[in-house]
Amino acid sequence: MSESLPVSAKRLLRVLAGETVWPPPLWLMRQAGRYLPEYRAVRARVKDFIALATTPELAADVTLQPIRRYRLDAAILFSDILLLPWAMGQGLAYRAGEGPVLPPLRDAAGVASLDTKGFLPRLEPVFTTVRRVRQMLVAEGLGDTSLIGFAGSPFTVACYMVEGGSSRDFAATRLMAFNQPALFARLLDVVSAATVAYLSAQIAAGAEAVMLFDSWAGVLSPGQFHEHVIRPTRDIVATLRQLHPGVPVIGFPRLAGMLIEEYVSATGVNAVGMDTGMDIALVRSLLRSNTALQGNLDPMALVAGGDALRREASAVLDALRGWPAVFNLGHGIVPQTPPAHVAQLAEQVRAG
Ligand code: 1CP
Repeated sequence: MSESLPVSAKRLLRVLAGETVWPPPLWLMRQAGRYLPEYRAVRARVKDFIALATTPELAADVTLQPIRRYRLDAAILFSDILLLPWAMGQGLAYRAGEGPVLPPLRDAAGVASLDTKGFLPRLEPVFTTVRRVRQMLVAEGLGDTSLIGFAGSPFTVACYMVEGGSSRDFAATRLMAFNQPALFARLLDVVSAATVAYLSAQIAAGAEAVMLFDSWAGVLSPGQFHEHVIRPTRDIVATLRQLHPGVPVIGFPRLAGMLIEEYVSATGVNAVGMDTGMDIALVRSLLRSNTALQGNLDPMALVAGGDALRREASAVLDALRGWPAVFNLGHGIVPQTPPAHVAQLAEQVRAG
């Protein structure tokens, strides 16, 4: 549990260990990406996103770009949740303007064809990136910055695998969970086991905390949420805690609504990410422990800037005050975000 985590001087790690730190540590989901001109410059040197994520020199550089600009409290490994299905042999391409595309996986043969033995060596460039980022943080005088590793949660990764890409409602995935429950459970088990190995290797390489992105958790009914979100997350957290006792896990069950309370108490995550719609005061009143909270500024307030950004950020700060909290967005930065607005936000959060 969070009480037993070792004390660290790094602000993010102190909060994830249950300490209230003010002003709160700051990082932003998708903080490396297309809104930064220096990212677009690196991206233009490679043929596609997979090449970028699997070239450690470039991935490490891109990971550090927002830290150099804004002195954020955490760097997040530059990679993607879909590199896991890619490494397991399901094809993957990122098409401009269309997002990720995979061959849809809908039957037993598809699940059986996933490479559950040889996928980890294919992810070796990711682990090299982790080692490199840790070294570069120290070399560049950014040693107070924590490095977060991540994976998608099994449910959200399965959503993309079954659907064959993004979707408004992930209807085919939810239907498969009802019509072929044994097969869907098998798919989640396969992805869960791979996720534990993947995160464990990131930690071994130097990730100081890990985050499980469950971006589509909110499409499920409470019963299905328990089965497909909570159960695998609880198992992953328990196994990681055995393997790496001091390393905190951040869960992000996006759009989970009031199920966030059960998510926190049943999975044992050290911190929970809140999407923009979450009422922080209400979440605080629902929790039965002082689990760290992370979130939840509207990414569009960051696009708007000016007074709207100031007001929204100030409301989030006020709501987080007096609790172990990490300032973040409620979802990822969007490409049209002016970099100057991120600087404005960083200044405001640093002033508390
Ligand atoms: O260069 C490009 O245009 C590719 C765009 C891109 C980037 C920059 C993709 C494709 N992935 C990423 C990086 C990424 N993805 C990171 C590291 C960067 C950082 O945070 O600084 C992380 C943590 C992710 C996580 C991720 N990928 C999630 C979970 C968080 C979320 O946004 O909900 C999801 C759902 C994905 C899938 C994915 N990969 C890429 C895109 C455009 C998407 C989303 C597709 C969709 O909207 O359904």
